[in-house]
Amino acid sequence: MQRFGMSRREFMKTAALGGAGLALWGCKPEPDAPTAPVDSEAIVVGSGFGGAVSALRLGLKGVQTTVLERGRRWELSPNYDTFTHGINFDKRTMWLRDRVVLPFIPQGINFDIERYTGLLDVVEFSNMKVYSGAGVGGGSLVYGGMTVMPRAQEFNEIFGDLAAYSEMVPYYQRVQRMLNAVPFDQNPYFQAFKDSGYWEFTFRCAEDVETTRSVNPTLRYQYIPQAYQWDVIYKELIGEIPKSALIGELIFGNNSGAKNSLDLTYLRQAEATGKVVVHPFHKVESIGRDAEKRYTLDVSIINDRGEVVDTRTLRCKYLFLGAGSMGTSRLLLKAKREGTLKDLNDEVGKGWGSNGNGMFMRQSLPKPTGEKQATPPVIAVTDFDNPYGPVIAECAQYPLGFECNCLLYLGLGVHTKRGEYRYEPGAANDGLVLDWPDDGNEESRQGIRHMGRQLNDAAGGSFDTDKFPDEVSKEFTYHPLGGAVMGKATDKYGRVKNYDRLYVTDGAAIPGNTACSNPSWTIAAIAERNLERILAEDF
Ligand code: FAE
Repeated sequence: MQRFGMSRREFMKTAALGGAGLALWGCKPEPDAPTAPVDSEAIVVGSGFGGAVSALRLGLKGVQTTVLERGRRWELSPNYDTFTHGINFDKRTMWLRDRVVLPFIPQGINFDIERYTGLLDVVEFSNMKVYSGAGVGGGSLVYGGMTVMPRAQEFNEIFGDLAAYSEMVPYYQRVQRMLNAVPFDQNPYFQAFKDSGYWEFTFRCAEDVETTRSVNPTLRYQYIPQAYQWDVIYKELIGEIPKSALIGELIFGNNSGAKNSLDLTYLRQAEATGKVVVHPFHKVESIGRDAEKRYTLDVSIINDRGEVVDTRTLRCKYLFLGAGSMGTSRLLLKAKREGTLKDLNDEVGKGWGSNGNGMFMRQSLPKPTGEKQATPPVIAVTDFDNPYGPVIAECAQYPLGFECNCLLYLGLGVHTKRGEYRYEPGAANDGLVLDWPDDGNEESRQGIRHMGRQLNDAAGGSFDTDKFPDEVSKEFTYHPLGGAVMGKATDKYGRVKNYDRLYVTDGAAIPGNTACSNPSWTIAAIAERNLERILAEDF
């Protein structure tokens, strides 16, 4: 599948032939990337889903916009080696860490790395590890591409009168078109992929659901839209290009250009408007407002080891916060605490949720699951009538390269408990603290465990309690949400209360849960809907 009439790699080739490629690949653009201008009409902080949607819509409206991103820009190399290969970890793997920190520890892998501005960030709070992406494209650089739309029932329960499901559908569709997210079974190479053996674990996952339906007919599986270019993966399959998506290059970056990450979709289109400039290695430390009611941002300009090489104070009329649940909440809490935006209300920091993440592994399965288990995840098991609440679980990759007779699942569910961020100057994690009850995920974990048990009982296998001692994980999330929730810290459209022209556009605005779905599609769709309103009424 191609975007904008040209595949990602073809675009790179064309640019190179035209000379522009020298600036696009194989080079060392940062930290020599230009410093952001002091004055901008609009500034967007962060270039993940909320930030990228904001940047494009502002650019198309003709608003001069500066995007500030703490991470680096990752350009595809013609040698297919931009990112680390599979699980041969190196400095590119993690954001400013000496060691790789994963949700669980596979054996025999070197975890020591050089400290560098790598891709995957993990913040270790007292009882919760929170993962996110860093770099131009934010979480899309590390995400699995799973583009899941919630059902109306769960969406309406979580969002209430903040946004009507029927109103949201066109925005979901718009995002799907932008990311070219097509379900696995609707891609033209489906049969070839099926025959290749690369997706054996996926079909085993489906087969086990069918078997389990004899005891629980409400269990189903569905192929979900995937933000990948299937034609590029097909080229990997037939040997036209080196393998990348097929061999597990996903969380730590995709070298073949198959993943439709935001740097190649929303942000590329935003930059093409000529109105938007993205500045990597610009970390926003604090925000405030000057006497002319322009927003001010204290920014550290860092090098590729994360060391501060310069500092600047930037100004703008309109400020869009898209630094993710943690980044945006931290900036707001710090501004409230230090009095630089003292009228922020007491809802700032509240409404945090893990999206009900609970990972489990089924092991000792009677049938093979395939040596490869490395392709992008494409299937979700659903149980919306689960007695503990609605649950979905996605068959994730487990790219170790040997037959393990095992399947790894990431479960998601609805939970009603919420946590709260606080800002404590001098504390670890840049002063950000998360208060989260130990049993915060319990509702969704019960539902996920119930689903796993039914699969084991009916189709064989058992929970791998070496990896997850309590059968289903509770101590990490890939899906942090909340901290500046719509309708509480902001109005229904992300306008921060008591501050004109200040907006929250990312996962911080979401009320702690995206209703039994991975969050990226909902974050982007809400951002599309909110930006439309803001651009029509505030500009
Ligand atoms: P996000 O995408 O995190 O972007 C925030 C950006 O702000 C980042 O680029 C940061 O580097 C940058 N930033 C932060 N602080 C600052 C600062 N002070 N100054 C400048 N820049 C800053 O935010 N979701 C799915 O829907 N499907 C999946 O398959 C999926 N897989 C995932 C796999 C992994 C391993 C992880 C970690 C997450 C996954 N997610 C998935 C979740 C998804 O990536 C996440 O919900 C969104 O990326 C959140 O979007 P935001 O716009 O909130």
